[in-house]
Amino acid sequence: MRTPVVIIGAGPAGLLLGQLLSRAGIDNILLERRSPDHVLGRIRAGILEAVTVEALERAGVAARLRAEGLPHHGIELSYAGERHRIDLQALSGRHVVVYGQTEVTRDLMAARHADGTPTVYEAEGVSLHDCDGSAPMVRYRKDGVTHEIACDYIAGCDGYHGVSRASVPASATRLFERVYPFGWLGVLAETPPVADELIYASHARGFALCSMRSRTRSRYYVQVPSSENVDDWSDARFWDELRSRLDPHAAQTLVTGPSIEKSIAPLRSFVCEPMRFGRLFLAGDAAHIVPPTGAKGLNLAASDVLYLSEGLIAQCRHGNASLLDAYSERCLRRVWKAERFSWWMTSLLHRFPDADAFSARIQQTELEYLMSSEAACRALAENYVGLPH
Ligand code: RFL
Ligand code: PHB
Repeated sequence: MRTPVVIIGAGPAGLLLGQLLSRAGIDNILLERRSPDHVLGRIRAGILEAVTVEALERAGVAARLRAEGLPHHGIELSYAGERHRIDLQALSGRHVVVYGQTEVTRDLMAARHADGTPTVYEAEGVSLHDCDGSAPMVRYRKDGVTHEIACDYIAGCDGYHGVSRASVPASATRLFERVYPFGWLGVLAETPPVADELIYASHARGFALCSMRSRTRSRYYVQVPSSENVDDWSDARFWDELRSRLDPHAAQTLVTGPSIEKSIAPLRSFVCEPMRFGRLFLAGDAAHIVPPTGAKGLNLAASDVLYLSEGLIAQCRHGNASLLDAYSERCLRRVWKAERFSWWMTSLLHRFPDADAFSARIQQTELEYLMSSEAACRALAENYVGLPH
């Protein structure tokens, strides 16, 4: 078998890249370790930046997003029992859209299936060969049979734990990492959201976030220590803890119900430089991780593959390597800005177990400054809605 581009991983990065390439007439084969149902069962991000919406439009998969996505023009910060609205639209001229990663993935999978673009789900033992040579090859097993695909380029879109980054020799990359001493316990529930906009709450008991997937489906998170076990969290315990971290009005109006999904996600900042090794290009979580406080993970994955599609199209259609050569540098400029913002939001809103009295006062002062300064709110808004490409 031979194809110009092999894509590893059917998350948003891999599926969106496949769609952008297919629409430009570039054949690609996508290999995914899991089943489609497993991929769609993972509850993750929920906020799309305007540039992500534009990328999905360019890929021809934005019809349902346009009909069902909820435009949000502001967010609220909750601190010391009070809520402070940040008017994203007024401060930045742009807004974000609430539309779950699961739905983005579903739309992309449906488009790929309708086009008949080759996709191998439950591909086992994927391995990458000769990435830094002139004839890369990907090997995998399906139903006990080994297959090989010769290609020109490999897109490593297989997430943080994938095989792509692991295939690059350690001496060829530089890794930057920060692991936070806490995670997010998340609950999805078929209940109306507590407010019209997202509430990011800083509280003495820890951070909490009130988000949503629709007008009838809520997504809530509370900060928990890294050592916490999800089995120790009954629904009742979760709702009590969330309520205790909200302002009095939100606490009173919170509608609770049985959880549909409950899980703990660790928080990490991570960047792999460069994002290219020969003919292998890393994109999305395979190359970088942000803590979810800035709602940037999915959006960064989309902006990476936008750059990668431009590079691959220029190379495969016009023999022009300049955009592909600039891929890593273009991505990393945007990635580091999102890393900074996500780290800053995380530092601002969470309780750090080892924080001394000085750090606690600085954090408190930073929040008070934000609540009283339009300039500070504008800086937050500009980053939250997404920096331009
Ligand atoms: P994904 O979505 O992880 O997709 C990677 C895909 O590659 C497959 N794969 C392999 N396939 C073949 N062979 C192998 N050896 C493979 N190894 C892995 C996987 O099965 C998977 O289908 O990465 P992608 O496409 O880069 O997309 C990135 C986003 O998913 C990610 O940035 C965000 O979801 C991050 N994230 C969140 N971001 C937010 O903005 N808000 C959130 O609330 C939020 N919650 C989360 C998250 C990430 C989580 N992870 C990674 C554990 C919650 C969790 C639990
Ligand atoms: C979510 O809805 O899952 C969500 C929203 C905003 C974030 C993180 C997660 O910052």
